[in-house]
Amino acid sequence: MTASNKDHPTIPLHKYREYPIEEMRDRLDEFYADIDRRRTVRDFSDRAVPRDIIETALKAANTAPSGANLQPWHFAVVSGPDTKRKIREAAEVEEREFYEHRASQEWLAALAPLGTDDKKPFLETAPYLIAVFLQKFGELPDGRKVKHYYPAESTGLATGILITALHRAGLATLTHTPSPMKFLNEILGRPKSERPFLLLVTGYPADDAEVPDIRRKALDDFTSWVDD
Ligand code: IYR
Repeated sequence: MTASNKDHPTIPLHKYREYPIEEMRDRLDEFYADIDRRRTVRDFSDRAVPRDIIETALKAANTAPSGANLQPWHFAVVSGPDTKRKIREAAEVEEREFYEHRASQEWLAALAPLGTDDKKPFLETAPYLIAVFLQKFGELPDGRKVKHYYPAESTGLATGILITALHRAGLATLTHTPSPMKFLNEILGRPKSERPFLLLVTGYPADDAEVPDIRRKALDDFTSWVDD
């Protein structure tokens, strides 16, 4: 036992687990095979998903590392049909503007393989819309503001874990980013200090769901290794 001479409270790393290398490999192979089956889905079923499943996935997301451990995120979980309809209507207004005027030809060309357009029926079909907000500042109980560090990176990490957790549970997601997304603050009653980060559409895929025929990069195409 090492005596702790640190000037901040610490506890032993009792939750860490080491695995023999073979088991390490097996666990990773299994994880990779599973996560490699994840696809962004745009055809959702309206089948219900129990709320506790979403709660546990959110608790997993909340384990993400964050700047100074300030956990600069908020997840607004929408299941009510009226609110989903409001979000769909507001999103489609922005999307029409995007596809008809705002998007450059280059951007539209990049999106062509995905076959997206301004119609977003999944915003009403899917059982849950999880609106992810990034908090530039936190608020103390007395109303004073606390600056957050790396809020975008931290919220991105938490969202990645959320997507992974939902996929592991057998649910499909769509990372949807109507732009601008400020309407989410109004509809969901979130403060101005929170920036909408993305809308995670969550549920079962439709029975006849199809996805774009697109590929992932090969390891050599997205890594470089420096061994000396
Ligand atoms: N927000 C639009 C456009 C769009 C943009 C990107 I970058 C995508 O990866 C996919 C879509 C839409 O949702 O259609």
